[in-house]
Amino acid sequence: MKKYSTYFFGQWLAFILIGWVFFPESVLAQTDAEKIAEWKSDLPVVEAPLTFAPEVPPPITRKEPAVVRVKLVSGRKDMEIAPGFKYTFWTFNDHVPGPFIRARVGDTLEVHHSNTDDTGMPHNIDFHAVTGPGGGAPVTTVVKGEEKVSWFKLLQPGLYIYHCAAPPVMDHIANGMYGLILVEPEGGLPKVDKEFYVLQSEFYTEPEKEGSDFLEYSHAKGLEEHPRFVVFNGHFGSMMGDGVLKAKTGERIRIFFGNGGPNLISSFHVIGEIFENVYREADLISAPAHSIQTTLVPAGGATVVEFQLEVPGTYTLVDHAIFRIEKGAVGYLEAAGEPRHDIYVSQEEAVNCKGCLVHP
Ligand SMILES: [Cu+2]
Repeated sequence: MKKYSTYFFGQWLAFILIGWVFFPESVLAQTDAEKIAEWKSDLPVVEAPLTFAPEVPPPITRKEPAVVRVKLVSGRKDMEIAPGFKYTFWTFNDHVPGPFIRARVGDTLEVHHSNTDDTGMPHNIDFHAVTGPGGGAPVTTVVKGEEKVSWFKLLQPGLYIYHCAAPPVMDHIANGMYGLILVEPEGGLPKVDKEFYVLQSEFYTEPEKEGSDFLEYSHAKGLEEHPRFVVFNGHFGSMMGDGVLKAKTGERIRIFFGNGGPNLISSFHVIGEIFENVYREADLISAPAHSIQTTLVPAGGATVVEFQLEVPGTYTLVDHAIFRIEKGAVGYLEAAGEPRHDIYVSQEEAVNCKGCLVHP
C-alpha cells in the first residue's frame, strides 16, 4: 500500500515539474488572466485624464461603462508648506493632494500603482469609492520599484476620498497621501460653467529648528490633534496670489470639496455666498439641499456645492472654525463682472482690510 502511494505521489510531482519547465508562464498566469478577462470583457479601456487641484477633469460624455485606467505613483517630495517653510510631503503623483480621478458608476477602475519612495516604505491606496476589503489597500501595496495592477468596479456614485492606508495609516495621511475620486451618476451631474477641486487637510510639525527652514512631522502633535497648519490644497496660500480661483459673474460654480483630515471636521463656508445646492456628504443620488451657509465635511469625507456668482468681487473660502484661517484654511475666488447695484450697494466705498485674510 505504502509503495503505491509513493508511486502516485512521485508521478504527480513529475507531472507538475514537467508543466513548470515547459509552460511556466501559462501555468502560473492562467488564473490571473482569467480573472482579468472577466473584468475587461468587452468594455472599452480609457485613460483617466488626471488633474491636480484646483483643476477638475471634464465631465464624462460616455453613456456606457468602461475600464478607466489610472496610474498612481507614491513617493516623497520636498515642497513649500507655508511661506518660508519647507516640508517633506508624502505624495501621489508628486502632488498634495493627489490627482482628481473622474469616472462613472458602473465603470471598472484599473489601478496601476507604483512607488518611487527611496526610503523603501510601502504605500497603497484605500479608495472610499471601492467596495471590498480595505477599499483596495491590501492588493495595491508596493515598495520602490514595484507596480501592481488591480480592477475595482465602481458600484455607487458619489465624491470619495482616496488615501494611503499603509501602516501606520495616520502618518501616511498626515503627510499628504490623499485625493478625490468622483463617480458620476448615470445621467452625469447638472451642467455648470466652472468646477474646482479643493481639499482641506492638516499638518502636524515639530517646532522649527534655529537656522533651518525645514519643518519635521510630529506624530505626537497628531495624537494631540494640535495641527500647525490647516490648509486647502496642500499648503498655506494655495488659493492666493497666482492661485486665486477665477470666474465671472453669471457663471454657475461647482466645488468638489474633500477633507483628508486626518483629524478635524471642516465647517466649509464661502464668505459672501450661499450654497444653492449642497450634495450633503457628497450624496449624488438624493436631491441636494438648498440655501446652505456652512456645511460639515467629516475627516475622510467630501461634499459638492453649487452656486451662481451674481456680484463681482472676492469671495473667501474658509473653514468657519475661524481660528483655522491663521493656520491656512483660507483661499479666494475672484468674480469679474459689472457691478450689481440691484443686489449690493452702499453710500460708502468698499473698505477692504489690507493684509487681513478674510476680506483682502
Ligand atoms: Cu503611504
